[in-house]
Amino acid sequence: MQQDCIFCRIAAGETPCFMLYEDEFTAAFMDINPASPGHALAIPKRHFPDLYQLPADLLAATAATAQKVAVAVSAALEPAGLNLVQANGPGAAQSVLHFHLHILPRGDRDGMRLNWGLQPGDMSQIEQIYKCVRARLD
Ligand code: DGP
Repeated sequence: MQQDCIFCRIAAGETPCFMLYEDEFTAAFMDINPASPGHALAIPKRHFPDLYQLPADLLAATAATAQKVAVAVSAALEPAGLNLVQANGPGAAQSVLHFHLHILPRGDRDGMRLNWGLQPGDMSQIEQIYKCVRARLD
Protein backbone atom coordinates (compact mmCIF):
# COMPACT_ATOMS: atom_id res chain seq x y z
CA MET A 1 0.00 0.00 0.00
CA GLN A 2 1.16 3.54 -0.77
CA GLN A 3 0.11 5.95 1.98
CA ASP A 4 -0.04 8.92 -0.41
CA CYS A 5 -2.29 7.08 -2.88
CA ILE A 6 -6.00 7.88 -2.56
CA PHE A 7 -7.08 4.59 -4.17
CA CYS A 8 -4.82 2.57 -1.84
CA ARG A 9 -6.48 4.37 1.06
CA ILE A 10 -9.93 3.59 -0.34
CA ALA A 11 -8.97 -0.08 -0.88
CA ALA A 12 -7.73 -0.25 2.72
CA GLY A 13 -10.98 1.24 4.04
CA GLU A 14 -9.16 4.31 5.37
CA THR A 15 -10.93 6.79 3.08
CA PRO A 16 -14.70 6.60 2.72
CA CYS A 17 -16.34 5.95 -0.62
CA PHE A 18 -19.53 4.55 -2.06
CA MET A 19 -18.19 1.00 -2.36
CA LEU A 20 -20.11 -1.00 -4.95
CA TYR A 21 -18.22 -4.29 -4.88
CA GLU A 22 -15.16 -5.83 -3.24
CA ASP A 23 -13.38 -9.13 -3.44
CA GLU A 24 -9.94 -10.31 -2.36
CA PHE A 25 -8.10 -8.59 -5.21
CA THR A 26 -10.31 -5.79 -6.54
CA ALA A 27 -12.77 -3.09 -5.58
CA ALA A 28 -15.29 -0.91 -7.39
CA PHE A 29 -16.76 2.36 -6.14
CA MET A 30 -18.51 5.49 -7.34
CA ASP A 31 -16.32 8.18 -8.89
CA ILE A 32 -16.29 11.37 -6.80
CA ASN A 33 -16.12 13.54 -9.96
CA PRO A 34 -18.64 11.79 -12.19
CA ALA A 35 -18.42 12.52 -15.90
CA SER A 36 -21.96 11.11 -16.16
CA PRO A 37 -24.53 9.77 -13.68
CA GLY A 38 -23.40 6.32 -12.53
CA HIS A 39 -19.70 6.86 -13.30
CA ALA A 40 -17.82 4.21 -11.29
CA LEU A 41 -14.25 2.95 -11.00
CA ALA A 42 -12.80 -0.54 -10.74
CA ILE A 43 -9.33 -0.98 -9.26
CA PRO A 44 -6.91 -3.70 -8.18
CA LYS A 45 -6.40 -3.40 -4.41
CA ARG A 46 -2.64 -3.61 -4.76
CA HIS A 47 -0.89 -0.49 -5.96
CA PHE A 48 0.21 -0.47 -9.59
CA PRO A 49 0.47 2.93 -11.26
CA ASP A 50 -0.69 2.00 -14.73
CA LEU A 51 -1.42 -0.65 -17.34
CA TYR A 52 2.25 -1.13 -18.17
CA GLN A 53 3.10 -2.31 -14.67
CA LEU A 54 -0.09 -4.17 -13.78
CA PRO A 55 0.26 -7.98 -13.79
CA ALA A 56 -2.02 -9.62 -16.36
CA ASP A 57 -3.93 -11.65 -13.76
CA LEU A 58 -4.85 -8.47 -11.87
CA LEU A 59 -5.88 -6.81 -15.12
CA ALA A 60 -8.20 -9.77 -15.75
CA ALA A 61 -9.58 -9.61 -12.21
CA THR A 62 -10.17 -5.86 -12.45
CA ALA A 63 -11.82 -6.23 -15.87
CA ALA A 64 -14.13 -8.92 -14.44
CA THR A 65 -15.10 -6.57 -11.60
CA ALA A 66 -15.70 -3.74 -14.09
CA GLN A 67 -17.92 -6.08 -16.10
CA LYS A 68 -19.98 -6.98 -12.99
CA VAL A 69 -20.44 -3.32 -12.16
CA ALA A 70 -21.20 -2.37 -15.78
CA VAL A 71 -23.97 -4.98 -15.89
CA ALA A 72 -25.43 -3.60 -12.64
CA VAL A 73 -25.13 0.03 -13.78
CA SER A 74 -26.76 -0.87 -17.08
CA ALA A 75 -29.64 -2.66 -15.32
CA ALA A 76 -30.08 0.12 -12.75
CA LEU A 77 -29.82 3.18 -15.00
CA GLU A 78 -30.60 1.86 -18.46
CA PRO A 79 -28.15 4.28 -20.08
CA ALA A 80 -28.06 4.74 -23.86
CA GLY A 81 -24.62 3.09 -23.78
CA LEU A 82 -21.57 2.56 -21.60
CA ASN A 83 -17.83 2.94 -22.14
CA LEU A 84 -14.96 1.35 -20.27
CA VAL A 85 -12.12 3.87 -20.29
CA GLN A 86 -8.63 3.65 -18.89
CA ALA A 87 -5.87 6.27 -18.85
CA ASN A 88 -2.09 5.89 -18.64
CA GLY A 89 0.11 8.91 -18.07
CA PRO A 90 -0.46 12.66 -18.19
CA GLY A 91 -0.88 12.66 -21.99
CA ALA A 92 -3.94 10.45 -21.47
CA ALA A 93 -5.15 12.67 -18.60
CA GLN A 94 -4.47 10.10 -15.86
CA SER A 95 -4.84 12.03 -12.61
CA VAL A 96 -4.68 9.18 -10.05
CA LEU A 97 -1.58 7.04 -10.45
CA HIS A 98 -3.19 3.77 -9.31
CA PHE A 99 -4.53 1.66 -12.17
CA HIS A 100 -8.27 2.02 -12.64
CA LEU A 101 -10.99 1.32 -15.17
CA HIS A 102 -13.68 3.94 -15.62
CA ILE A 103 -17.20 2.56 -16.02
CA LEU A 104 -18.93 5.37 -17.87
CA PRO A 105 -22.65 5.26 -18.59
CA ARG A 106 -23.51 7.33 -21.67
CA GLY A 107 -26.51 9.40 -22.59
CA ASP A 108 -27.80 10.08 -26.08
CA ARG A 109 -25.83 13.01 -27.49
CA ASP A 110 -24.22 13.65 -24.09
CA GLY A 111 -21.32 15.44 -25.77
CA MET A 112 -18.70 13.36 -23.96
CA ARG A 113 -15.52 13.60 -26.01
CA LEU A 114 -14.58 9.94 -26.25
CA ASN A 115 -15.81 9.10 -29.72
CA TRP A 116 -13.58 9.99 -32.59
CA GLY A 117 -15.84 9.26 -35.57
CA LEU A 118 -14.91 6.98 -38.45
CA GLN A 119 -12.39 8.64 -40.78
CA PRO A 120 -10.84 6.74 -43.71
CA GLY A 121 -7.43 5.41 -42.58
CA ASP A 122 -4.10 5.91 -44.34
CA MET A 123 -3.27 2.26 -45.03
CA SER A 124 0.46 2.79 -45.44
CA GLN A 125 0.63 4.63 -42.13
CA ILE A 126 -1.48 1.93 -40.48
CA GLU A 127 0.85 -0.73 -41.88
CA GLN A 128 3.99 1.12 -40.79
CA ILE A 129 2.72 1.52 -37.23
CA TYR A 130 1.43 -2.07 -37.24
CA LYS A 131 4.94 -3.31 -38.07
CA CYS A 132 6.50 -1.28 -35.24
CA VAL A 133 4.01 -2.56 -32.66
CA ARG A 134 3.93 -6.13 -34.03
CA ALA A 135 7.71 -6.35 -33.68
CA ARG A 136 7.34 -5.75 -29.97
CA LEU A 137 4.88 -8.62 -29.56
CA ASP A 138 7.24 -11.37 -30.77
P1 DGP B 1 -8.13 9.57 -14.07
O1 DGP B 1 -8.17 11.06 -14.31
O2 DGP B 1 -8.38 8.75 -15.33
O3 DGP B 1 -6.86 9.17 -13.35
O4 DGP B 1 -9.35 9.26 -13.11
C1 DGP B 1 -9.30 9.43 -11.73
C2 DGP B 1 -10.72 9.48 -11.25
O5 DGP B 1 -10.70 9.31 -9.84
C3 DGP B 1 -11.45 10.81 -11.50
O6 DGP B 1 -12.59 10.57 -12.33
C4 DGP B 1 -11.90 11.28 -10.14
C5 DGP B 1 -11.73 10.06 -9.27
N1 DGP B 1 -11.31 10.35 -7.90
C6 DGP B 1 -10.25 11.11 -7.52
N2 DGP B 1 -10.16 11.16 -6.18
C7 DGP B 1 -11.18 10.38 -5.71
C8 DGP B 1 -11.62 10.05 -4.39
O7 DGP B 1 -11.06 10.45 -3.37
N3 DGP B 1 -12.72 9.25 -4.29
C9 DGP B 1 -13.38 8.78 -5.39
N4 DGP B 1 -14.46 8.01 -5.18
N5 DGP B 1 -13.00 9.07 -6.65
C10 DGP B 1 -11.91 9.88 -6.79
